Amino acid sequence: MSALAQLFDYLDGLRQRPALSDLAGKLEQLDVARTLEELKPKLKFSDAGYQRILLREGPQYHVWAMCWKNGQRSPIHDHAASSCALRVLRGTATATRFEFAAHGHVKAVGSYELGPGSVCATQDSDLHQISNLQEGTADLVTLHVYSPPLLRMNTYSITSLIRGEDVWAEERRMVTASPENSEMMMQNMHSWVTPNRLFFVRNHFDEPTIDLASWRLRVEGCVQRSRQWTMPDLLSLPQRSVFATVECAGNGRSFLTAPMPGVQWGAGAIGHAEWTGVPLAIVLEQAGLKSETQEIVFEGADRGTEADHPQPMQFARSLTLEKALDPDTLLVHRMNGEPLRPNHGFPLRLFVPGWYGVASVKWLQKIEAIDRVFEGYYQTVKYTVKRRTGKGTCSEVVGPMAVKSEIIRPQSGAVLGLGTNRLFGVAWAGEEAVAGVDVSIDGGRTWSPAQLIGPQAKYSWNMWEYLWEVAQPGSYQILSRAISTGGRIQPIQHDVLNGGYLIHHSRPANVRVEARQHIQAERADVETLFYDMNAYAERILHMPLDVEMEFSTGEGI
Ligand SMILES: Nc1nc2c(c(=O)[nH]1)N[C@H]1C(S)=C(S)[C@@H](COP(=O)(O)O)O[C@H]1N2
Ligand SMILES: [Mo]
Repeated sequence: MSALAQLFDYLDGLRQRPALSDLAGKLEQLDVARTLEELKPKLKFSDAGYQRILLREGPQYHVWAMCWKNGQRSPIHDHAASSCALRVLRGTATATRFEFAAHGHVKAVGSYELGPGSVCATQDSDLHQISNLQEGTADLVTLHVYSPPLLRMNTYSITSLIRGEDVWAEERRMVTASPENSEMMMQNMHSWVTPNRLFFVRNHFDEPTIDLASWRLRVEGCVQRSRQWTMPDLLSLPQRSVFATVECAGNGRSFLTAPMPGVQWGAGAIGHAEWTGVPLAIVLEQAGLKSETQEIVFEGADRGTEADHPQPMQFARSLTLEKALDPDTLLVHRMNGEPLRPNHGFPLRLFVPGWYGVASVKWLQKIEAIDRVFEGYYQTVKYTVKRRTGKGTCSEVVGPMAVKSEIIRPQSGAVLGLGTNRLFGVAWAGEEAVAGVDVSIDGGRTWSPAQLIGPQAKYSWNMWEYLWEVAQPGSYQILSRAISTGGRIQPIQHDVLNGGYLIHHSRPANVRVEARQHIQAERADVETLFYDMNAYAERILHMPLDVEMEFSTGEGI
């Protein structure tokens, strides 16, 4: 009989989450030597990091074996909403416990050794780290039971306040460290809403440090009533939430065949979040725009120089009156329900749905109504594209996002099997909705419609899938193309007039199909269904917005 049979029987019989002491008790009863002997063929070690091997799962539990080479550690983590009991099968583990210090930093509060055979149990929000810190080169093998199944865990860092939401998620990829420009690794996309921890960061200058108590938002220029707003002032106004996808205008730059200067983004300078704040129109209404107002300028608290602009300048951008007064253009203080993180513009940013990220000025400190067209650096020197005119080209400021799609899985280089392979991706079209996505598996010769899946909302990306029946082994070039409700079609080639911006042509995933049966749908996609951020997002999506806006006539707009 299997050494683990009794444990598995007990777990299969569970109808609800057991007491932590029961889980620990069951592990205590295991015969360690026999269990280890039985698991031997399944254990694997890697230099890349500790290995997790799922041994068995049921509605109420997961059982994992974990293999740790000498010196390997887990992240500092908790188990979100699961209990965990652990038994050391081979070697000695070091468990380190952490606590939250002031302001949410984590600090170690103690560590202890778990010798061969010892059992340890932790619950939900207990912060800890497991490490193999043994002498010499000794391996460590541990057995873990989670109930309910561990679909999510939070990870923490001792060096930053960044908090993880997702066990599959890795860190953002740093493209440049200072100032920070970091992107999501798209293969880690498992949810409609992008967890804040994975959400790309695009900074032109060093992040400003802002003291909320002394922070003010100045509203001035061509207005009847200049005013300084505190955060409590702004929070007393009607609030509104908008789900929206935002992409950096330079996203995908590293894929250009003719290299362009600027941050060398992969595919991940994009994310989708719920943005909450005060409609800008309400603040402008209170200020009373004078009739000569042409544009509204937004200034961030960050400041610095560019190679071709040695004079220090603030980051600033303008909006046309039409977009500024759109009820969906918000002064945002929350992202996915959480106060803005410092790198996303704490305490307040502008958010312009449907437009490239550059419009959404972070660390907002000043709003100025002006009676002319703004000619700031980030809309004359940078963030412009060329457009054909009757007699040549003219320059155009980057505004609404183009129509685009991405293949998330499989990634280029994947090796697949015969049978039904699931292609999964996203598509977006800025201020328009996505009407459809087509897929080609022959490098763009023929196209078939993909299925739009998941929630749909005005400015949000759409997830899509395509079940690809493959009968022939070989090499395939997969392409996707999105079509907007306004009839715009994602192009196959980059438009050179766009320079290093608006890189929205279809990017192929090159895959190889081997002469073996495909195994099963990727597990991670199945788990998408369980990811609670989605449930949260869906709930909010169907809630009525809490704001009715009326504008006075006469004085001001
Ligand atoms: N003050 C300020 N706002 C800014 C920027 C900046 O460097 N400074 N970068 C812009 C650009 S180019 C983008 S793509 C978005 C990125 O927002 P995120 O870092 O929150 O993802 O912020 C925009 N707002
Ligand atoms: Mo950007």
